[in-house]
Amino acid sequence: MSPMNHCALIALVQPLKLKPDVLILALLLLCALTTPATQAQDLSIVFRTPAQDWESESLPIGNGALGANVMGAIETDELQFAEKTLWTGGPGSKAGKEGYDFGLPADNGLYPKQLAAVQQQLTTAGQLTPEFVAKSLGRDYSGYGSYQNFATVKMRFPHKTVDVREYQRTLDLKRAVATVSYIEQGVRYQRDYFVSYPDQVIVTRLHADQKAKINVELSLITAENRSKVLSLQDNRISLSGTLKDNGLQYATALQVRHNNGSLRQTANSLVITAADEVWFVVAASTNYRQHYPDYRGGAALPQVDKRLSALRTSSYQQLLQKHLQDYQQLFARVSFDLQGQAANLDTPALLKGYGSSNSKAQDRALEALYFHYGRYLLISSSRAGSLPANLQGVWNKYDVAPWMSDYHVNINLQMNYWLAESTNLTETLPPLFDFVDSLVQPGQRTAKTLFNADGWTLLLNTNIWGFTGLIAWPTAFWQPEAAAWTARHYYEHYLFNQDLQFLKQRAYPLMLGATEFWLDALQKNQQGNYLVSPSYSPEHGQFTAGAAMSQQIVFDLLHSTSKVAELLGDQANQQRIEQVLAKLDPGLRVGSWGQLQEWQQDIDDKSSKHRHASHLYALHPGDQISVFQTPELAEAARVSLNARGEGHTGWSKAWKINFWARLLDGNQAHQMLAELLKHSTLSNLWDTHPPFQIDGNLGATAGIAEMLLQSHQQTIHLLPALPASWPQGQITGLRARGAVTLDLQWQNSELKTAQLQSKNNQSLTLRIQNSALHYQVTDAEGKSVPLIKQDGTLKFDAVAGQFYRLSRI
Ligand code: FUC
Repeated sequence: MSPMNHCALIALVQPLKLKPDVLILALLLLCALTTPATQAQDLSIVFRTPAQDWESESLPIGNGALGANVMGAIETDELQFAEKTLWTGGPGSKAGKEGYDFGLPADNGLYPKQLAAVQQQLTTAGQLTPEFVAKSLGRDYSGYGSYQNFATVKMRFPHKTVDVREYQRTLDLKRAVATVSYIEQGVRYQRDYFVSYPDQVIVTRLHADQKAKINVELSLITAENRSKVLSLQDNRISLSGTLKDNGLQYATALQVRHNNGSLRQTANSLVITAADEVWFVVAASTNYRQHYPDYRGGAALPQVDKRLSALRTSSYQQLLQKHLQDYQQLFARVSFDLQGQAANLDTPALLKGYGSSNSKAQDRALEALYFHYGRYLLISSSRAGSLPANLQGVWNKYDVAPWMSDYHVNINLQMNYWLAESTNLTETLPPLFDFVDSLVQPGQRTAKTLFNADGWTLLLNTNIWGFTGLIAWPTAFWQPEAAAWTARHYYEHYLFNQDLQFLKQRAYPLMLGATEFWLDALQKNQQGNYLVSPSYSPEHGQFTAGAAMSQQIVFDLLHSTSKVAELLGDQANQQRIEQVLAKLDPGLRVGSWGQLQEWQQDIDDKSSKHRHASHLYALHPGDQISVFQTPELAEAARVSLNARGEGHTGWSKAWKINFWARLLDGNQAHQMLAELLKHSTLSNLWDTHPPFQIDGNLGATAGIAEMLLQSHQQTIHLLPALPASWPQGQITGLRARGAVTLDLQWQNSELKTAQLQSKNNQSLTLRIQNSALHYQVTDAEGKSVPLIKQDGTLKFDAVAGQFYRLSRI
């Protein structure tokens, strides 16, 4: 339950002096009565037609490991699905002449020499073209592979499309269940689809409002790039084999149950006739293991069999209840309401009408739905025990996906996880941490082979096979700051959750390893300052030494690692890091037209609309720039951001929401959200680059949270960037650094009340919109809490676990 509910309810029943068990009952009852108010809006994506197009119209369902897409055709429904570990490439790949080599040349000392030569050339020339550098340092790679389509469940129904009425296809975000329903010849049919995390299966139920009406033929099909063994027995279809490219085993099986009617087996399908209800589960697995350097584990087929056997005695309702319980304890933690009304419009219509002048309530409904969709998509594509959300989350129908649906680490993977802490989904982070941890070993080889450095690093992109090496694409391949950037997520996890054990055991070693790399790899210039060289501002301009984003990211890493070293009492390392930090250029310069310089030299092109604005890293996700602490730099960031404009890819707009929020400009942040919805959003609300890329969805949800609550630089800022178009609303269950959970309600564009709870005893500093002066804090019993008000902030001592209420005086 969020602090608002707790706080209000405790205050309400406290005077009754009830016994503890009666008190709990009373709380539960009141909670049940009050909950609907926080989730008033229906949170469904609605289509009135079957999907014609996978990318723009299918409804995605998933459990982190498995992702399926609901098309809902009336006669032949195809439920295509993917599983995160089915990839071509990697060890054993037959692609290319060389096979798979992690993207690395031989460790014969040659590469560091080539690198030294480029560093020398840069010192002399000041700039080098990406093509020139790529010729010296880039490398064609082989066996990189791609995320794969797994298989498709084909359901053939003997329906006549001409007779169909009231067709509806929905995805209920509150339940993570997709439904297709329609009336054919007077019978209402319904199909329900979900992917269970607790049971690790895709579940589909087919039913009707009359008995003996379900007739369906079920089959499983898969792609051509693999061997196939199909077997049918005991109401089960099993399909298994190996990928031709790398020999990776895959296995999937569909187990069907039916009430009444009959079932017969053909050579490749199960045919059910005149049943009252049919439901089936699908499991899928590979023999992938996240283990360098072999990446192979136990056989695939037994894993699938085990999963299905475990469900032999479960009913559909049991599976559904388990799924709902698991999903809702994550999803229902946050509610967000802008008092919108979808007015019975389906989602494509809502999206199409977005921004037209007479549809304010509809626009608000769409924005809130879009926010929730980001949380839904992250829960569905990132759960413990599997790989992190890739460029398409978990959904994929291709054998060669756009950008291989891999992990790009010059923004995309990081953006996927910005919302995880702030929107109270910390449980979605283990896949990211497990994955990044698994990159350390190959990343150490990369550090040694390419840079002759200790520690670990990676460059632009990685796959599920520990690729930490090079590609040859001139304008993107050089991104050695990637490891440092991923390390930030470990530190943030500590800041948000105050989990010292995690800090000690996982975050610090990881951060220290990334730091070690830079302690070796940084170059000293003639003035004795440390620079990254060569350095490349993502996908923009020339190669130089010390581009702003390189310096900012490395500075950020060293700075936070030093703080952690201090906290954990590792003085030796702290001193080593501080010595370098003292001479490390932080990458923060204001240039001739007032901009934040993207490079050391003042050469920024005012007219560049490039999608990357990585030189604003220090504004977001970093925090070296802030409106309050460094107003001149914040102003320069504003100038740069204005120059970059409002266009470009979905993820670029999503990042700009976050940037504008950090600049406390709610209207500009909202404008970027509007641009994203108008020009970079498909009918199923998937973000499009184009093509579909999940980062924009997830980054925009993070941005909306950032508009309503910020907590960097030791201050919790309530409604920092509230746009004029959101005069009323409420959000509950947001998280702030310091392990604080908050609910906010606002009216007439002003914070009305807020409730918060802190995990630990601590002194909290709050800023409320522009000033905290007009607010008071009371505890759960309604007693006023002593406050210190200064510089527009309000400070008080919060007791662990207690609820506090802020209200206007
Ligand atoms: C980065 C971006 C591209 C794209 C790719 C997957 O390299 O610059 O726009 O999103 O990742």
